[in-house]
Amino acid sequence: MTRMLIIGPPGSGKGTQAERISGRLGVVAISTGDIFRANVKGETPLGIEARKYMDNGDFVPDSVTNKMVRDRLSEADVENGFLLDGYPRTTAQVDYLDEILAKGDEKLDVVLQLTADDEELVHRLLGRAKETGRSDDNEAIIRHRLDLYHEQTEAVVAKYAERAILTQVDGIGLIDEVTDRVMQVLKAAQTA
Ligand code: B4P
Repeated sequence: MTRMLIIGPPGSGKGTQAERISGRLGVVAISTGDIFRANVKGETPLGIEARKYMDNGDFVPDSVTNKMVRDRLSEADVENGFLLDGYPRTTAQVDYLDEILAKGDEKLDVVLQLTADDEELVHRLLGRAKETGRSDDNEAIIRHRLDLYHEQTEAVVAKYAERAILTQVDGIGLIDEVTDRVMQVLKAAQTA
């Protein structure tokens, strides 16, 4: 049973690594960004609401995001654990996740933080923009998303560091190299 989070600035490889970790550990990966994008594509009421914020690189309001995560975590496929990618991003989301887990008498096993410097991240995301044309991958919006990470999500990282469940991994290098580092720290965390 593994309940874990993957946190990192935009472009640090959260989604990329989450997919690989999920396959190796056999736990479901849940990306709030992917759920929002699927809703935007399907033009659902949630997607219409989320789009207003995502296109500008802003966070979707906690009230919307928290409810969506609560519903997702009530589904049967999370019984064997989960890997949450991109949530929590604010300290209010940390508190909300704590409440959800406490109700089920559950707790997080590990929080993985991917690190990379801002210029590398801008470079990667501009590369992705050429390939996928994601509406929030232009330089001004990328820099705004990075600012939000520093202003709001670093406080989330600090909370988990205080609880001694945070483990940091250098996100610079080939994708396979980063995966190897992640798997090593997870193995070390399991045997600790
Ligand atoms: P996300 O989908 O989480 O977008 P992201 O931060 O850009 O990360 P992503 O996972 O896509 O990118 P990755 O680092 O894997 O969020 C999008 C938006 O949704 C947010 O801005 C917000 O509006 C909203 N949202 C989501 N969650 C929310 C929440 N909890 N609260 C409020 N709002 C929320 O990869 C990026 C690129 O780097 C890829 O092209 C990849 O190929 C490349 N890459 C990865 N690893 C690499 C490596 N080692 N070397 C070179 N390139 C690499």
